[in-house]
Amino acid sequence: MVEGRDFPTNRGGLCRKGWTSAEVLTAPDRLLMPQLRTPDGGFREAGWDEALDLVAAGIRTAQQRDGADAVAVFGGGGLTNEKAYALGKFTRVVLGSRLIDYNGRFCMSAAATASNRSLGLDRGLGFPLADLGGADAVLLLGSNVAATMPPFVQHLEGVRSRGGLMVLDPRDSATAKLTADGAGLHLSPVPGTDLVVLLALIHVVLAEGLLDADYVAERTTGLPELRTATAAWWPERAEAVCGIGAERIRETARRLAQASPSRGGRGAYILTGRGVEQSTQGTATVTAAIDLALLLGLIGREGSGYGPITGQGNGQGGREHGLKADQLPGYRLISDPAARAHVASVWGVDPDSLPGPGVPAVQLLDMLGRPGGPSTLLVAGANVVVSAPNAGAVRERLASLDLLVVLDTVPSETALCADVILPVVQWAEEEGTMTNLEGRVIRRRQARPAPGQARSELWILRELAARLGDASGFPTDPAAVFDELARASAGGRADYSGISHARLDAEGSIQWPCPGPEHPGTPRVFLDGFPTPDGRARLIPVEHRAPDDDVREQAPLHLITGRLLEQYQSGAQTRRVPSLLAARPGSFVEMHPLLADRLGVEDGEVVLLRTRRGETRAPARISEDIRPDTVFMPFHYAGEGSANLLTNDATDPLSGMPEFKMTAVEVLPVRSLERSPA
Ligand SMILES: Nc1nc2c(c(=O)[nH]1)N[C@H]1C(S)=C(S)[C@@H](COP(=O)(O)OP(=O)(O)OC[C@H]3O[C@@H](n4cnc5c(=O)[nH]c(N)nc54)[C@H](O)[C@@H]3O)O[C@H]1N2
Ligand SMILES: Nc1nc2c(c(=O)[nH]1)N[C@H]1C(S)=C(S)[C@@H](COP(=O)(O)OP(=O)(O)OC[C@H]3O[C@@H](n4cnc5c(=O)[nH]c(N)nc54)[C@H](O)[C@@H]3O)O[C@H]1N2
Ligand SMILES: [Mo]
Repeated sequence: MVEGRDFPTNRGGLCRKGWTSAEVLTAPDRLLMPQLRTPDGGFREAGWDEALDLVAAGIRTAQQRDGADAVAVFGGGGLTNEKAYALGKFTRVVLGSRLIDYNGRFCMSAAATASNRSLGLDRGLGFPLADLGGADAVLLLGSNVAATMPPFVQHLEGVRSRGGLMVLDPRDSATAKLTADGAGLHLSPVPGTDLVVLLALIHVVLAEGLLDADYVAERTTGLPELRTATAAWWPERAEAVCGIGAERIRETARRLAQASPSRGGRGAYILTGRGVEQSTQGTATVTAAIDLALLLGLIGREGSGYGPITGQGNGQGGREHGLKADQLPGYRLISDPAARAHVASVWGVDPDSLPGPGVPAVQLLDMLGRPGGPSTLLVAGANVVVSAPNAGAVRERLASLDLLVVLDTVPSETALCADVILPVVQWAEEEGTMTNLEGRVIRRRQARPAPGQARSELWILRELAARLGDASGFPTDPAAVFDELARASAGGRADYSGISHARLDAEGSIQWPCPGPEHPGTPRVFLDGFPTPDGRARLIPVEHRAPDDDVREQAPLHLITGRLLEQYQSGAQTRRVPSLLAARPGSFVEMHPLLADRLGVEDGEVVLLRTRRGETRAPARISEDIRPDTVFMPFHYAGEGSANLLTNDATDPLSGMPEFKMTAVEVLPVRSLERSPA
């Protein structure tokens, strides 16, 4: 059995026990050969030449008929920097398509958008994790690190012992429980109202004069507008919306302020997780969290800060190097003429030949197979039929494609929808780099040979490029790909130009920006100013709207979704590890005993969940660790009980983030349905 404490989660980063368990690499159905769809709906094994010829022919046919955007690409935040870079370049240069995006859109996009807008830069955490240990207060907003990043918890020991840990979560999560042993605070909001909590915290800071006035005057702009926008969010009014007592809101604001260096405190951090970010108001919510941190003088000061807690092993590097619809390597904007000129020169192409920005992941998936939309899709590193919102509709879109090609290590649920499955190598089988949540570039090393005929994406992309015209821009040596990536990033926001595999091997990890071979890297950003035109951070006023799909008579409960310690993401990998599957064999719906009583449901009894997007069944798990007006489902499972059959695919207008964390749902005992006449 897996020991909870030893189950690491950030595969690219902090803790490797368990996740590097050989069982993930040696799944009994690990893909060893390319697979082609047969007329009877099954698959047959094929050689690489046959499979790649078929893919290249499909791409050519689609593009000759409908133009470059007939082919789309969907990447993943688990790919190394080198693979992500090559996939972005392949899409823009070989396919000439604007349609690329990745599962990181579901993950960090709201925090990235807000950080760029308010601070001029998104580097995940702008400071080393180890800095957290010294703080007097840490406010964790919708993050369950005790389950999703166990090694992180050690950095909270100091603040816990000083009674300064505060957690905002509608569940009494493993992380919320960490507040119980000291004087910490667990705030349990009505799902979808986090922004109201933050607006009220800002209101209290301003109303009680708790702000760091010198810092705000010297380092920010926008205070008058923020004051106006939050004037009406006094704590009693917020309480009526978010359900958190007005006095607890005041207490939270005061504790943060006391911890601020301007009041002689040791420092404070405000950290966001997916619980507050995966919302149609995700960018606004993170913006308010940054506003609060700026008012208290916490950003760009050693010992304090704001940051989102990163998800996938290389979610950070994926967006820095070109998997995002609107970005070129080096965190450059694809719509910026200077950025296009620079990257085109590294790629040896005419800047005008590069496509413009594509569309975010949810919109991309929705376009598939529709008139005017792409008819061919390449997926590398995502299992969208389990992990995307409104997944039933996604499955239909995939089925409507002329050609679906999935690159994976195992026959994931998405791979099983494909026409062609290409087997790839993964972490312990390849060389490369990942960028962790602190912007730290880390070497990944090959420890095992590739199984069967599995190949790296670098090789697959070169072979496809050769069949589609010219393979010269696609080296397969990861160190060479990194060197090109470094040149492409030079002068960009995420400047890696001083980093190389050789240097990482000699010196260990390096935090970007690192603009030259002598440059030591940058552990802490913003110390000397913000990379905005005036060098100041922006206080930005934001407004609360309700979630897109709010509770109503026919759907009176809040459905929230999230993670379990023992399963990872869509479960494609961890459901194949017997010990992990045994620990968490299937989906369930967590509900409070009061709600279970009202519904007449017993522990373990199967219930039907119904939303505007779909319905599914799962056993009830009765627990006092959740609000009585809310139910929780993990999203790691496919088929019956799959949470994303229920979730809403409405997105945040600024970031494209879907609303995974709040769907209005009706819950019915299946027994009662079976009794009622048909
Ligand atoms: N074991 C494990 N570890 C993982 C992963 C995994 O799948 N399994 N995935 C990795 C990845 S890619 C990511 S992105 C991170 C995610 O890490 P987290 O952000 O910690 O993960 P989640 O469980 O999605 O959400 C965190 C918390 O948000 C709460 N929440 C739900 N709705 C709301 C709401 O409306 N408001 C507030 N305030 N909270 C809400 C949930 O109850 C949950 O406890 O984890 C990484 N680590
Ligand atoms: N309801 C709900 N849905 C969510 C979330 C939520 O909180 N609630 N969270 C969202 C978040 S934050 C995330 S990050 C997504 C993640 O969701 P997914 O995109 O489904 O993530 P994984 O399950 O990690 O899928 C990665 C796939 O890539 C394969 N793979 C592994 N290594 C490699 C490689 O090197 N190359 C290739 N080509 N394939 C590889 C794996 O076998 C797996 O099939 O889910 C999102 N969906
Ligand atoms: Mo994520």
